[in-house]
Amino acid sequence: MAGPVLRVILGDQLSTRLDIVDGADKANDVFLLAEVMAEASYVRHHVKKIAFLFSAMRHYAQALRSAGYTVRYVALEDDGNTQSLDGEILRAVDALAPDRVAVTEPGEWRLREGFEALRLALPAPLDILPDTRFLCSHAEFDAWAEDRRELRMEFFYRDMRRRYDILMQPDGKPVGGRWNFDAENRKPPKAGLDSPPRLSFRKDAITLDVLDLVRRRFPDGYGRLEPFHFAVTRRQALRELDHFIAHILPGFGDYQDAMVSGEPYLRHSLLAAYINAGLLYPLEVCHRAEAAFRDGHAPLNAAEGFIRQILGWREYVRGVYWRFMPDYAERNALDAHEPLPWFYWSGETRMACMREALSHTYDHAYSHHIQRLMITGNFALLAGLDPKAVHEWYLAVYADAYEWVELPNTMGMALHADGGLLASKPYAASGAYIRRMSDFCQGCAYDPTIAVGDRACPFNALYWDFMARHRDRFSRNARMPYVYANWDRMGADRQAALRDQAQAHVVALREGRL
Ligand code: FAD
Ligand code: DLZ
Ligand code: SF4
Repeated sequence: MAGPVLRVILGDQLSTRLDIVDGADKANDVFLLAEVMAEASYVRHHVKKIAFLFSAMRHYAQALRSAGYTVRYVALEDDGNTQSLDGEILRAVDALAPDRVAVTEPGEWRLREGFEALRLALPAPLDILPDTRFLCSHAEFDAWAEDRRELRMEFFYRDMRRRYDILMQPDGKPVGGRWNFDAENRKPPKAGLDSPPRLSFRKDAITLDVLDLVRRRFPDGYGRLEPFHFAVTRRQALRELDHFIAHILPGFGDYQDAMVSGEPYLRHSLLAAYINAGLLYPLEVCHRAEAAFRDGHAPLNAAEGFIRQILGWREYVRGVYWRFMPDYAERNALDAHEPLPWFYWSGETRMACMREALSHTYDHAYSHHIQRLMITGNFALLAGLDPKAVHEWYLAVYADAYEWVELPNTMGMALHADGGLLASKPYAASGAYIRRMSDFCQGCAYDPTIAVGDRACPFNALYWDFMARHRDRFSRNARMPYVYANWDRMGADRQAALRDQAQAHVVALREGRL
């Protein structure tokens, strides 16, 4: 009889519709899942993220066992745990003498490299299987990107709509006659805009054990551990999806960019953590949103906007990541070197908008896209924070963060550190944008209408200084002519005052006074 295949499942691969599970021999093969410090501490993960993954891993192992599979589950405090994935694979190989070892390709470059090195040390062959949860393979993305001068998400997305026949008419045109309804999706918050009620899942014995473990083993970890409401099984994640489709999706488009104090979620889905960990499949989520539109339950601007994030952005950033790594992580096109200010961790700053986004992050391991992009990301861009330090922060603090998706969003979308590969223009904005799209400024020590002086909103002078610093690069950008026309109209005195003010903000930042 053939020996077993050792089937390794990583913490963000908790799906059953994967070749690694489909091809398993129940009588013979063994699945390996391992909680290890190397993964739990390679960045300073939010404690909710660690608890979510450990609990979801334990529930997944339980589901595999109930389905008749053999599982070797190594808990963080088990005797002999080597605390690294390599170490646990080698230990399992020693104990089980498998004929082969199989793993689904990991989501991060460092692990992919690690597995290539491990291959040489293993006495059995290692098969790295494709991750078929994604809707565009590496080869398909490369074929799409190959002869293009510029990689633009919008064109990638149109191809994906055609390929998966999502929101398409029988004549091959997009439903509604347009690919994109974003013009209807940028409404400022109306008075009283709040988050509809969200699900909160009962904590079972597994989750309670994990919370206790995380409390004990990560006492200095970042973030608030409880209350802990996350779904930790596929069944619960499907309930979260049902809830989103039924009650929240219809309003997704209109207020997608709005921000409100004390309301971290608004009309966002909160599904990224579940999709990325494997509890939900991206295609099923898109199909549910399309069905909601076709049933007349959700308007087209909501369904299309939502689907674009998953079928478009999510697949596109993954394609960019794998096509340009490892060089992508080293980019710093805007030559930004300011260290990450401590308030990104502590939340202690006089800027109300930053305080708000940072407190959502600390409390929930979540803040919605516009807060990530236009508050914490925008500040990092304007202040010239070091891209690597900012990247490590984003990778740590969100429950949905894995490098394949976080890095292009940070380096490319938020910081323009890739020189415009991912986004054609920088997402830079002054206090006026934040004032229009949120209610944050009402509780701020600064005034968004002032650019110079004691109460000047830091986003204002930093914005102009950023544009002036990078004039050579951005004045050639066809999407930004109005910026430099406005700057030139100001006159030398005003320009000098703004640049001095920006310097004063940087000094205040370094001295912890901002
Ligand atoms: P919704 O707003 O409800 O969007 C629906 C879904 O679309 C999300 O669940 C997600 O799967 C997908 N999606 C939306 N925007 C993007 C995007 N730009 N890239 C990829 N997928 C997208 N997303 C992550 O999943 N992990 C990260 O680590 C991450 N880091 C980010 C860092 C920065 C600086 C920025 C600007 C964005 C980042 N994003 C990341 C993208 C986006 O902000 C999150 O996917 C989203 O906020 C998750 O919340 P949600 O599930 O409520 O999303
Ligand atoms: C994020 C994470 C954490 C916190 N812990 C583990 C773990 O103990 N074991 C594991 O297999 N995976 C963990 N992960 C997820 C991995 O870091 C993830 O698979 C890689 O980052 C690739 O995306
Ligand atoms: Fe943020 Fe400026 Fe508004 Fe304060 S005034 S909340 S710093 S945009």
